Amino acid sequence: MRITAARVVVTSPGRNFVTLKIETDEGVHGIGDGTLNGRELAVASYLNDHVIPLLIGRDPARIEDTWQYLYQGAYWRRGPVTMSAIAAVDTALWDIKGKVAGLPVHQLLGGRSRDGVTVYGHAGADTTEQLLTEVEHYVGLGYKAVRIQTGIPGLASTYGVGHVGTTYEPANAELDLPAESVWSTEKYLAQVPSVFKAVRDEFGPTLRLLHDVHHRLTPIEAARLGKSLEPYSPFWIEDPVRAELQEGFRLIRQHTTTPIAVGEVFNSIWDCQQLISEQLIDFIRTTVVHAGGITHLRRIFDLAALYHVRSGSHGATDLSPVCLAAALQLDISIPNFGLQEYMPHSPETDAVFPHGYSFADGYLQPGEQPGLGVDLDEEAAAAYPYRPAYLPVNRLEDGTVHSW
Ligand code: GCO
Ligand code: MG
Repeated sequence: MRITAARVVVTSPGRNFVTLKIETDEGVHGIGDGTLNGRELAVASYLNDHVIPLLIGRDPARIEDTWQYLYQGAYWRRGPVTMSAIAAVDTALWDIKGKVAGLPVHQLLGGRSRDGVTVYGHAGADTTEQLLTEVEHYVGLGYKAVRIQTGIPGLASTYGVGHVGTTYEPANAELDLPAESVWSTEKYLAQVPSVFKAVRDEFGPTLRLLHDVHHRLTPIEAARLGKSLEPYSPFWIEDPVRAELQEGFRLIRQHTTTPIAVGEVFNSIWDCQQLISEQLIDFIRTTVVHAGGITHLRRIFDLAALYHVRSGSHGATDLSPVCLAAALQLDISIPNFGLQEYMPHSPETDAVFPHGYSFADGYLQPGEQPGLGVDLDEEAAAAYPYRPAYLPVNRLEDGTVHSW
C-alpha cells in the first residue's frame, strides 16, 4: 500500500480548522487535525511546503517510522507548528490503519480499559448566582465534572468565561487585531474561593469541580490559591502558572494538596518530563493535535503512568472533531485516564466533520467505526473559507502585558 496524495483543507465553520487528508492507492483515506489556534496557516504551510512532498509513495502502515522520519529527519525539533504538523500526519495514518484492519483505533491500542470516557463541561457566567444555574444545567445533562469560571468584580471581562447558555470562543474573527482584556491578580484571588464555596454548598461534596487559572499567577500566588481552595476539594486547578520555569511547581506542591493539571501548550514528552518525573503535577493535559499525534501522546501517557500522573486532555472547541475523536480512542484505552475536556462543537462544525462519537450521561463514547470514527465533508468545508482570527492579549491595570 502506498500514499498517492495528501492535501490540507483549511475551513472555518464558525472557527478555523486545519485538516490533513491522506489518500492511498487502495482507495482508503485518513484524516488528521493540524489546527493551531491563531497560527493556522503556519501549520498549513509546514505541511504543504515541507511535509506532503515527503509522504508521496510512502507505506502508510509505517506509522512509527514516518513519525521518526518527520521528527528526527527534519533536524529542527519540537514547537507547536512542527508538532501539530507531525500530529496531523500521524493521526491520519492511524485512521488508515484502523480502516484497513476494519477496527476502531482503540482496538489497535489494546482495546477498552473502561466503559466510557468521563468528560467535564464548561460552566461559565458573569456572576456566581448565574454560575449556579449553569452548573445545574450540566448536572442535569449527567456531567460528573464541571469546570467553573466567573467574571471578576471590578474587571470588564475575563478570557475563558462563557455566558449563560453559550460557551466561549477562544479566537475572535470579528476584530482585525487581538482583543485586549485587563487583569488584576488581587481581585481574582479575592473572588475565587467564594465561587467554589457557593458551588460546593449548592451541589454537595462529590461533584468534580475544576478551575482554569490560565497561567496568570506566580508560584507563590498559585500556592495561596491552592490552599484557599482546599476546603472545597477541587478536582484540579489548571495551568496555575506559566510552565516555562518548571521548578516553580515545586513551590506550589510544598504548600498545597490541591491537585494540579498542566500541559495544553506542551508539544513533546520533553516538555512534560520534569513535571511528571518529579511528581509536581497530577494531570497531564497534552492532547493529540499539539503533542505529535497518537503515537507521541501515548508515549507521554505511558511515562505519566509510572508517576501516578493521569491524563486530562485539552478539548476546547479549537481542537477539531478529528482531534477529539483521536483523543477518545486513547482515553478509552490507556490505563491512567483521568478526565477529558469536552466543549461541544457548533452544528456547522459537526456537519463538516461527521463523526461517530457521542455523549450520554456524562460520558463520551468513541463509537465502533473502523479508524478514528470521524470524516471530513470536503464539499461542506468549501463553503467556509479561512478567516484570520487572533487569540486575545491580557494587560494588568497599569497596562503591562500579562499572561492570559
Ligand atoms: C482550555 C483552554 C482553552 C485555550 C484555547 C487556546 O482549558 O480549554 O485554556 O480555552 O485557551 O484552547 O486555543
Ligand atoms: Mg486551559
